[in-house]
Amino acid sequence: MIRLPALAALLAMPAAACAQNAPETVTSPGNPILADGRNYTTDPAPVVDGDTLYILTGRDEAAPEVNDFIMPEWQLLATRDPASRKWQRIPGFIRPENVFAWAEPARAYAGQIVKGMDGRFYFYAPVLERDSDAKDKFAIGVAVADSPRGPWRDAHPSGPIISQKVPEANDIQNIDPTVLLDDDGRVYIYWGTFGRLLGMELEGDMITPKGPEKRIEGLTGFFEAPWVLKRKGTYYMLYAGNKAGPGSDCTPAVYHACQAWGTATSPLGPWKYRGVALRPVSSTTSHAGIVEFKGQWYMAYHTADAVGGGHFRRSVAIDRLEWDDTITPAAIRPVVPTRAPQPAPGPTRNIAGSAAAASSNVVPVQYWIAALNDGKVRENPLPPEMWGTWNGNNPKQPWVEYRWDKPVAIDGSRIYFFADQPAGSGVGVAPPAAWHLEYWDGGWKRVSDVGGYGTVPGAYQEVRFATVTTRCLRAVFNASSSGGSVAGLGVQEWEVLAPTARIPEPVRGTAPSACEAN
Ligand code: FUB
Repeated sequence: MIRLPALAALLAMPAAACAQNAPETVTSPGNPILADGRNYTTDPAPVVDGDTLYILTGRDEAAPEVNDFIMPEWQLLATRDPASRKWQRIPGFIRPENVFAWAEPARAYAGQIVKGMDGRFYFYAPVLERDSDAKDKFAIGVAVADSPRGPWRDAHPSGPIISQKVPEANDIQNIDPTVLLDDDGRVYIYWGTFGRLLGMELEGDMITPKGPEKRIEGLTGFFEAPWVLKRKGTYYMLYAGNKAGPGSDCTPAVYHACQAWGTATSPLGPWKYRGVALRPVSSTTSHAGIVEFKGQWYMAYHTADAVGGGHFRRSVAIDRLEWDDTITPAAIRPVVPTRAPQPAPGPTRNIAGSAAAASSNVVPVQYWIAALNDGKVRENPLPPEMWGTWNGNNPKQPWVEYRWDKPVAIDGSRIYFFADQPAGSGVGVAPPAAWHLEYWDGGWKRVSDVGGYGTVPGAYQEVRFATVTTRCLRAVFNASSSGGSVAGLGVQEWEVLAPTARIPEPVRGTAPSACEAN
């Protein structure tokens, strides 16, 4: 990211900005908008005010190996032209405890700013209710301001408008609000997570619940992050969906999500699932908002693609969104995610990235076979960052296989096992009792002159062998077992080494066929 202080005057300063929260103006080289890892931005919610597009975002502050949402405040991004890639970042413009006297600090999760009929802006904010005795203290507050930049004040100082106690008792986590101001002035709020979506009418003041709370059904695979809008008389709901499995149009791994969408002809439904608007991103969570700005539609979403990024260190991206108006209701065309130009890869001996991965097991939906050759290992991985077998009925001798589209010369391999149980365990995920490599040569043959076959988890285990030329290589594992009970296996990364380093070949769109098939 190039910083251009001289451009700071391009966009007006927020009224409440203080020295440590001074806005900065940046020219982004492309997605994610802020990519240098100094400030993570998350849960984008775009909103337009006059000639400016704002994106309300959270701020991830988790340390690299912390798997938790450490989110103390909301930030704003602002631009007058997304194509210019010039953005102003307004840090720390709201903290839960600074606006809502009844809120705890931290957990500034996904909110939305919506312009009301009165021209003022309403900020729907999920925050923790400090003095609540509810099982889950997340609640939704409303703040109001004359501009997205604030200053914001609590519009409902007596407390949240939605919690597990008000306006009705519910037992969901009350987060991820999205609000629709309909053409007739009626107002609807939707919220929820973990597969449960509620909707309710608000009074025309944008604040007071009118009720009743209604369970929203029909949005296949709904997980969280609803985003409502109306276009040409049709109501659209975009959401993070996690209907997972090998045949799913959404995601192969349940910990990841696509952005799915559905439609309705009236605000509270019935809703109908329509398709996928964005394939899973690099972060396990997917959160997006859609907006029309100066005649062009955009989707803002987050990824783990910034420097040092991760599932809890997310960053906002923005891409164009197109509608297919040749059908009724008009369809959201799947968004094509773009990225800032990346440095060309250097030479490497690892050629796993140009292979397609397969495995003997039907991969349980918590794992992701694509993790095998994604080039990433983590100290504290989540399940989709590995291939694995644990399914309660674990296979004794599973294998994973790489298939190249043409024969490759190889003489080594490095594998990185995951385990949450010690060697010799028959439960959980344990290092294999033993393993070996086989290559295809008209039949499966073991590599020879082997040094290695270590099984220590959490570190690369390197194997060297006599050079073979093959199109398919297998790692065959003997799972750990004890007293007749077989443990699961997990592999974060599996590299295959050519004798000399070279620039990796681009990954092909089509998967090479199995060697046995030829
Ligand atoms: O950022 C915290 C939570 O992660 C949001 O509320 C969800 O939508 C997911 O993005």
